[in-house]
Amino acid sequence: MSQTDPKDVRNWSGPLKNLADDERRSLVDSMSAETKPRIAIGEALRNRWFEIWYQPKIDLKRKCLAGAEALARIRHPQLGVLLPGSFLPDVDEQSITDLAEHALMAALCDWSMFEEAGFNLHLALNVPVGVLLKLPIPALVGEYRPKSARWPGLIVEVTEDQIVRDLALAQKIAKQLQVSGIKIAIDDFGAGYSSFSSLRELPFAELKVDRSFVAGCSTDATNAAICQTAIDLAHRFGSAAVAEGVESQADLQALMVMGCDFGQGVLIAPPMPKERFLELLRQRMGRPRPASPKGTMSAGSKPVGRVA
Ligand code: G
Ligand code: MN
Repeated sequence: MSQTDPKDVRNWSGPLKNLADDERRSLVDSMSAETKPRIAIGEALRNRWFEIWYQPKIDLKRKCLAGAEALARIRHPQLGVLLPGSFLPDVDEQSITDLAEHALMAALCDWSMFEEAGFNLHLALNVPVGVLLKLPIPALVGEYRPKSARWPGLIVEVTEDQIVRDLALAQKIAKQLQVSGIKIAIDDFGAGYSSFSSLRELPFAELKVDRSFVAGCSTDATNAAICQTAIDLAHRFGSAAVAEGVESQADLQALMVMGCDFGQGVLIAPPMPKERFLELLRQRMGRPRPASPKGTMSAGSKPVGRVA
């Protein structure tokens, strides 16, 4: 596969030459706990420092953009772009609920912008279980969702460890959300020690394989076995498998061979500000339609394709 092959999902976002230095530094959290600044969520919301960034999620079988994960970032006037490690630790429940509401409204509003750019994207956001109990998500979605019949709904990502802590509760919430077109993804899968039988009861749309297992899955036999098991498990439940944190071409190739449905990670595209994501979508849409629109990465291939 050459670099110019439209089916090549590497570096989907292009070289991102225009990335500002602080954006480039904020792709992954490399700051140590000691040097990390701590910003209060309330202060950041009041000052409008929060931005919702998007990381593209690629359909590895159809080789097209399927969706994006919404990720919270702070753009601090002095400190630049900050990752969740600077505002999530030790956060109180009200603040995290306020932030989740902010992200939810952004994801509902931004979908229409992406749609106008030619991409009907299934957007996902991270929500802690506690927030799912506090925030009236079905009511908010009912009121603020895009009115278009093409809107595919939202994906709410809940970490596996939170799900297994109270499975009955997770089940109840998932059923309530389903009615409003919201699906559940089990995030960071593999890190939470769930069992086959515990997951059987939960109507989840996606299993997102934790990046610690994705890293090196092309060479590390243990990680390869865990990825393959997670992918098979997802499929057995009629759900999709998503590899997160894909950083190398060899790992991506191995995941495709394993039958993984979706991929996310810096190899494909890093998280990026909404404006930059939009710019990228428009750029891709401007490209001429290739001879065979099926199974290409062109803007002509209409994205989405839910597997679950
Ligand atoms: O657990 P969750 O999937 O919500 O984690 C999302 C975080 O993962 C984002 O904050 C993003 O910065 C980070 N991330 C995204 N892609 C990669 C990657 O390829 N490698 C690493 N190490 N982190 C990534
Ligand atoms: Mn996530």
